[in-house]
Amino acid sequence: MSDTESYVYRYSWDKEDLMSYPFKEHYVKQPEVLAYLEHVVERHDLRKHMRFNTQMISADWMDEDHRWHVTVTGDKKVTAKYLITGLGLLSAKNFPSILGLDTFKGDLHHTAAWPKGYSVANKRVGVIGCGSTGVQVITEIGRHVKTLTCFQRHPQYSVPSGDQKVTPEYRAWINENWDDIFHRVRHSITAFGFKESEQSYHDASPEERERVFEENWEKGNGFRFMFGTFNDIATDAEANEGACEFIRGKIDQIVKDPEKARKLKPYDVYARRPLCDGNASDGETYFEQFNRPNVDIVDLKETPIERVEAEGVRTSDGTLHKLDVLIFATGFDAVEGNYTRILIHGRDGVSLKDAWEESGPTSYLGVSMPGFPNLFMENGPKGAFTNQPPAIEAQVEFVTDIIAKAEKVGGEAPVIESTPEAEREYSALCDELAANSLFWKAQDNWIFGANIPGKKRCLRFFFGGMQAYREKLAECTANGYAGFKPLAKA
Ligand code: NA7
Repeated sequence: MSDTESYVYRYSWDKEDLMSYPFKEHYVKQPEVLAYLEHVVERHDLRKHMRFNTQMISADWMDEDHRWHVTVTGDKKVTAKYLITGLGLLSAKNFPSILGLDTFKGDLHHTAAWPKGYSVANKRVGVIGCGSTGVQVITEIGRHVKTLTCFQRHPQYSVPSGDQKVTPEYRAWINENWDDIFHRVRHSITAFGFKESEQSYHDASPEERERVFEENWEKGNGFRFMFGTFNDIATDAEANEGACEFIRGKIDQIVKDPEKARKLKPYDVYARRPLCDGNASDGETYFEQFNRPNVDIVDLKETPIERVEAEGVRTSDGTLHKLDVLIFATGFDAVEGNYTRILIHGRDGVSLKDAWEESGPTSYLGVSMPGFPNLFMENGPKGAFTNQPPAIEAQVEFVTDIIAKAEKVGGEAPVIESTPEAEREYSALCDELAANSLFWKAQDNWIFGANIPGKKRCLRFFFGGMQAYREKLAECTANGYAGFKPLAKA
């Protein structure tokens, strides 16, 4: 389930389609996301431009002809004036190596490669991980499985999603307000479509704080809870702790077994990617799952996994958690993991991997990398930390414009290349913006590359919000593509 509401998890540029394309629930689920994308492809006759079952093996920039020389499966070569990657932020799986994993007799699955039709019904299931995905999986499967053992390293501040059926009235409201909705999206921090709060936690009385938190808990959505309650939850320690206390109070109210509640309650700063529960078919929340007698929680900080054995998972207290299925909801080798598994060589044969060795994954404006002319990354490192479709649209518009400009003035073989200074300045700005937020204090997650041993620990996003990100792109365009070398003719 995308935890962005359905109406802003789509393209904004086809108003007629926005008015007519149906969506059943407040959140779209994977099959609907796929169906929507296929629909857009059909509607705009895009399939003729696509080649399936074609893996890009490598891409090399050649200064001789100002072209990308791309090798694809079957040793086929393609040359391209511009290379635009859409490799995704989260697609290379993180499958942590755990001692004895290969000895497990049951089924092993990663949530990012779920086998079609596989059922966990009446099985003894273990889930490792309780990030966005783990929380959704646990909320969904608790009722179907024989036993569910949740192996949790960090407890999470998860709030309800508020998912529900789209009523005709709600749909009519959306259709009447598309222009305002996307205006708000583009001029907001999160681009999630809801009204972000302008009120400081400190300006509200204790009763008002409680009312606002309660109201937003009821409405649901993790980003709404963080940015729609008060405007300083992500930046002010006291405001943040107010939100934490409210959520811990909810866990205490909901989870009947005090021992389970103790394990589920987070005490860290609430500054990881905000989560919300999955959409259980009976409307139950994540924390309610732990009232089921068949659902248990293992705190890996108290009792770490010692090894995986044929029958299940052995924790450090000697317990063998017997399992038929072990599900890895352990996330992704995020951001650069999608790039470094492909060989992209820029000037002088330098690969992206090498170029990011010292600095960590970086870019100019989230789209361009010095030394890699005519390469544009949609969703490259240091893109906006927001709802993604509008961020991608902003990048697509920017890249389309700069290529159009290059085509006009650059002759047969234009070269578009950002400067190292521009990349460094932009990167420093990203750090500065993040350092002003509490996210800087909670770096032990994928946003900073900390979820995978050996990855460079550094920021991977622009934390200024959607409006500021769009302004940065617009400023660059308005200043004659400042930060890029003057367009060179062949
Ligand atoms: P996440 O958010 O990276 O979550 C992965 C979870 O897996 C998280 O709870 C991790 O614990 C846990 N994890 C990872 N490695 C281990 C090991 N070795 N042992 C135990 N637990 C582990 O991935 P998701 O798929 O949930 O979501 C990724 C993004 O997709 C999400 O933010 C949305 O933007 C969409 P930790 O919290 O690090 O202690």
